[in-house]
Amino acid sequence: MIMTFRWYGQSFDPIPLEFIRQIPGVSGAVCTLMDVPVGEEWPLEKIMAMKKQVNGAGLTMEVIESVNIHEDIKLGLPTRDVYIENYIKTIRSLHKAGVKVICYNFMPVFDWTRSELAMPLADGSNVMAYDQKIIEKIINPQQMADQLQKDFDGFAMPGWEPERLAQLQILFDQYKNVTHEDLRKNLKYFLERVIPVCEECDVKMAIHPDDPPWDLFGLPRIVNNKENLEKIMNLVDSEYNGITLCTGSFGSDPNNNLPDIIRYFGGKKRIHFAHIRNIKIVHPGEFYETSHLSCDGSFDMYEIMKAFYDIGFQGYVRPDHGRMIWAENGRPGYGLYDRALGITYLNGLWEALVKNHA
Ligand SMILES: [Mn+2]
Repeated sequence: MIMTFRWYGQSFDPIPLEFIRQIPGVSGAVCTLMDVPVGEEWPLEKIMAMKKQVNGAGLTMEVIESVNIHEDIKLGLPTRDVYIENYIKTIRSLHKAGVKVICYNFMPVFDWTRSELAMPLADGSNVMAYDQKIIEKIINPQQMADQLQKDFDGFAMPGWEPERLAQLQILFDQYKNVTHEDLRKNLKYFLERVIPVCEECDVKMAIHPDDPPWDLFGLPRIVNNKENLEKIMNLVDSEYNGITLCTGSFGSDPNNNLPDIIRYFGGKKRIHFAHIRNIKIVHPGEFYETSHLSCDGSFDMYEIMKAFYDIGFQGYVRPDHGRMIWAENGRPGYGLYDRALGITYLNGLWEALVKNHA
């Protein structure tokens, strides 16, 4: 298990790399280029400059999250070939920088969705929350997008790029007749072109589950349970066509058995990256994010870590969304303090597992 921490880049992340370096057990930063528009090739100079910065702080840069997929690829439009070409060039450049894993998602229009970004908990902390009842009342997704943009408080959010949000209605119209099967076919088309390059470069693709893992606003979602994940793994049968196992995203559907999913796909060597966090499921369709501890949420974090241990997991791990605590002002879900506490907890569980089996 290689412990990492997400970093949005100097101009976009209030947390300096030097602070990340001080979290016990962290060896790498999970990076992105926030200022390259989705679909464009990532310039090698920018990748190398970022790598130099990260390495200069004593951290590795072996995981990228995310290289986002242009909507035309998901829609299967003729213009997708240009964007796939750009994606391939980006993979080659990331390989030159020593990157081993690329996390991406295949959610139409919206990336992760929450109904609230700062819900107060009894302990005085704030967390992100999701309530299907609130989401279902949204008749105009543009309104939700505008409100969320405001709530982000000046922080640019990946997957919520303003240039895309400005044309939501057009996007919704384009998706009108796209079925789950169409979306899967479009993912296959993409993977068939990209995975051979990944094999050549030894860079693994790791698809992130849909968050939350069910259809939203009438848009299809296909990365949401064991059965659909299996279908994706079979689209291109290669170890390089892999998974980012995000416990919070898969786990918000209580039908998803996390240790089972980890054992099943981990046993097939398809899990290359893990986001490990906890959430509290109030009812199916309503949840909020918590500290990483088992006692605070709905997941048995020991059983999750044990599943990773049992499959001999040697891939990259990072904590995921935490609470906003100790008066920190940062990106919703991405504060320093609670994620650092999460890491320490995950490392403790891991050490106990290792020693118990020694
Ligand atoms: Mn995640």
